[in-house]
Amino acid sequence: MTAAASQELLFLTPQQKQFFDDNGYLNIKSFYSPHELDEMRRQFHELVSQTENRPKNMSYAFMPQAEGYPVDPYNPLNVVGMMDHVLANEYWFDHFTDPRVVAVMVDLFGPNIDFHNGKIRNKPPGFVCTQGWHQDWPYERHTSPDLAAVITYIEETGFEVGATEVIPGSHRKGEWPTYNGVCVADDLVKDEKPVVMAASGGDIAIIHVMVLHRAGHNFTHTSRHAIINEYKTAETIDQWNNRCAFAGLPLARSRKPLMPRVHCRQGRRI
Ligand SMILES: O=C(O)CCC(=O)C(=O)O
Repeated sequence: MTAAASQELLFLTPQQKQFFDDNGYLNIKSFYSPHELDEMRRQFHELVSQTENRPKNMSYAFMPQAEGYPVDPYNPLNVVGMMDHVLANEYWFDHFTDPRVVAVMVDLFGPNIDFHNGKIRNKPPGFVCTQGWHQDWPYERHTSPDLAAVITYIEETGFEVGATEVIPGSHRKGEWPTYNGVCVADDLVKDEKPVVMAASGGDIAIIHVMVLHRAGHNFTHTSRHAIINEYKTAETIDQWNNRCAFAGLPLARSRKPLMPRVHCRQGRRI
């Protein structure tokens, strides 16, 4: 990349952009400061423990308590998944519209970025991931595969503690054959070299819509939590009838993030 081109990046280094292009994923350590993480964990606890009187479009999925494992008081109802948590309040709206995240998407995908959808994927104690290797593409077809998920981790997340696994470079091989419309047989990836994306609280990972990945299991007594917001270019057009909250909300035009910070804490912007 030329010096002039690298200056055009809003957030990433040229090496980070190249890594994403080559591998289909990117980890960014300490994207959120300790102060921001404290507030995120407080907001997240509220999100999973106060499930009543939420907007009807927000949905929760609960996991029965796994045999031999306690329920973590931080996630007392064993919430395993949510759709459209972005409707909960201005904090979660601010989280997905954050200009820093939008700048990362501009760097990776181009000048015009829209929101796609927001969800939560938790791994309560004893969680076993039954969804195998998959690309997100069959779940979210567009006219071109210019989408990515941004996963925010809010605690240490390692091997057998809920870490996301990814197969580097698998996004460059097009659409993989599936056995049930979405999952790819282990046999087809047996010669690949998966990477466990161990993360700390405050880290993010960006996952290309075509890269093979899967969530990990959690064999500890502490719940793990991932917030997943997905973004797309304005140019790629939804083909799967996306009815999720704020789908298509314009977030960047001509490389300029559009949304201001909207969440205030103790009278000041975070
Ligand atoms: O929760 C994770 O670590 C990954 C989630 C995932 O694979 C997905 O939502 O497609």
